[in-house]
Amino acid sequence: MISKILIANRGEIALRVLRACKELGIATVAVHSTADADAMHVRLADESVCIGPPPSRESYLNIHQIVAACEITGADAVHPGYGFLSENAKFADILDAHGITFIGPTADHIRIMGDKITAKKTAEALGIPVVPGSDGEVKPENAIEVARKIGFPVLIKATAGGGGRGMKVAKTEADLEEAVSTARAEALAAFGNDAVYMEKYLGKPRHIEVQVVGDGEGNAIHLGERDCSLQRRHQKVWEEANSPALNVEQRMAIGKVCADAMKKLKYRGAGTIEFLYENGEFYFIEMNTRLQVEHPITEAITGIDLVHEQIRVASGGGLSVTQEDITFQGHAIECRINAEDPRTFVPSPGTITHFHAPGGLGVRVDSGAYQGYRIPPYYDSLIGKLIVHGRTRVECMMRLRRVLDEFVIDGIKTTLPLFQDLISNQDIANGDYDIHWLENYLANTSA
Ligand code: MV4
Repeated sequence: MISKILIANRGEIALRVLRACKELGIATVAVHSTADADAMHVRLADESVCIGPPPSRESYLNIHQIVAACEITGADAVHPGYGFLSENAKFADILDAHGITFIGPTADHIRIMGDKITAKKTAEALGIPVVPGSDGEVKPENAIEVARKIGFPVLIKATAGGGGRGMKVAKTEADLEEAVSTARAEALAAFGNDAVYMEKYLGKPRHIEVQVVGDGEGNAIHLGERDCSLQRRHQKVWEEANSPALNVEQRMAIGKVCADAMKKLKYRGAGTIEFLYENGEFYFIEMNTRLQVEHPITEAITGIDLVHEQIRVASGGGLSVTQEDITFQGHAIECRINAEDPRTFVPSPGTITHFHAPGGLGVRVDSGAYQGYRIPPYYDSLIGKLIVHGRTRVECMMRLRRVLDEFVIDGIKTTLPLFQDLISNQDIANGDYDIHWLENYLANTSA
């Protein structure tokens, strides 16, 4: 059993995890940098430990400090949230060596999915459809042969990459040599590993991801999909569940493929299987072995608390639900509220002079922000998430329009005005968008 959880994170996700712990009667420890002493997660936790100066490397990423904070407070488990140490296999190993439960998958599963070639081979072996491409690593001397077999255009990806870093497109054979050499150089500089692989380049896909949870003993469920196509520079902006592009048969079919794969893998914890979706086909690209930012839209339509499930399976308590128990109710949209200029996305840290969160049926605001809170300049600019649920997509959108009018955050720039624009757009109303839509929209509209 887990009796005290240390939350190795900050901001809205630290608060989110804290809420689940409180509901389960589990004591909480917050950790924080000196820049976050007055943060909401620190105020609401049962105990808190300052683990270092503002830079993440010296605080939220400092494994020694976090293990020491567990020892000092007697925490028997760590929830890593997302980002920071959430997909760090070494951290999972070190906690294990200290007899502290890592609330997440095994270190081996984190490692497998962290290496994108191994992840893809594993997914394929588990029966998940993958993007056509090279059989593992591609060396420069084999690139032409492999690319001809796949057919142009092709995409060169770093095996140590993910999230779009170290990718290069080769439209034709003439582009190939340079694409491979720059991809390898960038991969080496960014990750210390120059291994690359090659895929057929999909031109106008949607980004659709399937939420899974496993108990580590061969039971696993899926909780449907999220459509995360609306993004800018690989930062998601707006996510929805269900995807406007799928029907119920497609949802249950891809969901079953993912759940069956996680059963075979004996996966433990929450995970997300990411696909590109084009012309009615799904193509695996990556798996994330953590709770994701956009998990609340899945919670909205399923009624299942994913952090409760993570804590249950980490302590050997099993899943609280079977696949048959899960139904999908209505539609949910998440808007990411960043402390950024809504057009240039330049960060806008500073003091929030007025803060009023909206309420009413079908509205959830996950945020650690409050009136008078000073947003430190050292971290990610996500300051909150607005999640709106309705019985239908139309109802959800109408509610979102109402809710955006109510939300007040003064003193800093936020991305709220962008959502005011998007809610009135015809393509968005129709659910008609792909992964390039938002960047094209931003390039073609001035205000
Ligand atoms: C692709 C692709 C097109 N074809 N793979 C970008 C992040 C990484 N997770 C995978 N990515 C892509 N892989 C093939 N074979 C286009 C992207 C991509 C993308 C994917 C999801 C969400 C946004 C994106 C933005 C640009 C490119």
